[in-house]
Amino acid sequence: MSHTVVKTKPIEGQKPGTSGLRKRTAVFMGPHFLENYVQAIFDGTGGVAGKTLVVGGDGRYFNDRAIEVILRMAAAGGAAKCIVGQGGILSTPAASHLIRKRGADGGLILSASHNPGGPDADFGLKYNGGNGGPASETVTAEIFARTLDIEEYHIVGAQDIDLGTIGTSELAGMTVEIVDPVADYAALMEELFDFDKIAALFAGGFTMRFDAMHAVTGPYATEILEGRLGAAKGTVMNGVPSPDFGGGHPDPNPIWAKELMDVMYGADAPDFGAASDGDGDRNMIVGKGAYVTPSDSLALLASKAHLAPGYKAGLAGVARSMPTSGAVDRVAKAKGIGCYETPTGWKFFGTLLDAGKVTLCGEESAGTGSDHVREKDGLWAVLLWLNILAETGQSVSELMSDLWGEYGRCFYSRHDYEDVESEKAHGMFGDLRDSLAGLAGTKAGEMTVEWADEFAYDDPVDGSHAAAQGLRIGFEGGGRAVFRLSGTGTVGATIRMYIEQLELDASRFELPAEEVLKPIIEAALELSDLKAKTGRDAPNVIT
Ligand code: VG1
Ligand code: CO
Repeated sequence: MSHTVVKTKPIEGQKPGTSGLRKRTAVFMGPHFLENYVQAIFDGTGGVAGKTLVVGGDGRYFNDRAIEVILRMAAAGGAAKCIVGQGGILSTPAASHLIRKRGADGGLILSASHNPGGPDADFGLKYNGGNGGPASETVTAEIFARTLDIEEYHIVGAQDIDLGTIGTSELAGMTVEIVDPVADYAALMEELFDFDKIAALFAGGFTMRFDAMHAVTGPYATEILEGRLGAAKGTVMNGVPSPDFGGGHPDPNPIWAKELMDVMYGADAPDFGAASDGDGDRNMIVGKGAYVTPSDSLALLASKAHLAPGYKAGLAGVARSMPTSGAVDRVAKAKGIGCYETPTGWKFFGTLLDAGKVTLCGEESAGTGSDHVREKDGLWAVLLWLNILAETGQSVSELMSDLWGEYGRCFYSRHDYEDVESEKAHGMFGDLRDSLAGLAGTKAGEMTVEWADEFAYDDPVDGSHAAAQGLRIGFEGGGRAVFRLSGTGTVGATIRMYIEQLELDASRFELPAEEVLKPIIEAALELSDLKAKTGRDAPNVIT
């Protein structure tokens, strides 16, 4: 078989963001783009000679073609073995588990997560290390550096590997093992959760809907919920992965998972609803007419995780990303366990999980996970909820009322301004950053600023420093607004504004969040002058 060395040169725009590199599909399919980035990953991680890699993706358009290229390049680089999900399918958490279980050196996951897929939408590729987690800041920087000085890539000429058939074959001296993408993951879930108890819940008439949003969790949810736990057929909706996710955004929030929300807020709503994203690492939880914010879900899981067999010894500690609400902090404090505040992105949880400092972690963007893998895990969160519902016999809204009664309610919302002109977004951001030092004491509408800063993080395990991780404004009365620029968008810039207010007065727990948060939203808009500086009247997405 021929081994070709292709002369190439750096391609602009190959800087990985919050979670790998995401671009328009057409860009990824352009001449040498994918090849250059794959070679940069290989070179940036010390080459692949003799290594074992896990490869799989969320099934979006170009997934299978890209995998064939990656396999030919891994073979050219002298990799010993690639373990590939059948049909090219692996959810992000299942890939993380497979890397760990098989002792692989790392993995390549093809996904742009919750971004839409298809020829006119987005594609992505991320590298995970031997611990199963997203590449650290250091590794990411190394990969990016290689994209800037690349001169050649290596690829073998070969027939396509049949990704559809389970079994082992050879590609230019490299072993290719095609595995069932669900089996190992489902077995891990059976270890962590009381499947008998959850099955008894379903047998007793408990009903649920899981919206796989035409994305990767379809086969996982169908096998686990309907297959192993005996939930009624039809519990999983939109369960067949499609290359363009049925034309939708596979983003589990009340806006994009509207079909599920309508079911959960309609007559005859089932007891429990959940959804996951493109690559299966996010989750949305909703009870009968009761949406649970991701920050609240993290707090609830932290307070009750010990009810599931995998967590019966209790939690070592918890971690949340900075923009996530402080609800989980209050649970951790009451339990007397450690609580860490990290920058946005799962890579920052890795060192804490590896060091055994935390068991559970989560983000406001619908990501929750634990030390069972090194990624957030959508279906895992759903199963932990089910285990808790089965053990307590309470409904979702009863559980949430109890949680608020005990710890207070953190009202929370995120406003996304997508596709803002990059220059304007950075301009607004820079101006706000410059003004932070003088903000304390400033009045904006009903609110008075108490403190303001730019979040930076020193990793307590490896000592690494992450600067410029978001602008924070704290108000008198404990409210908070945070501004960040997204690292996962593919067009223009996305400004995220996160608003939070802790409420301890139980008579206000049932108020609409918009009403409670209005003064902070108005103050944050005034202080940032966002509307005038970006020319945008309103956010595109409010979650
Ligand atoms: C977003 C979320 C962040 C999450 C990241 C990857 O990043 O805010 O919390 O970790 O997506 O999630 P950003 O930089 O756009 O705010 V996923 O499900 O895309 O792997
Ligand atoms: Co995702």
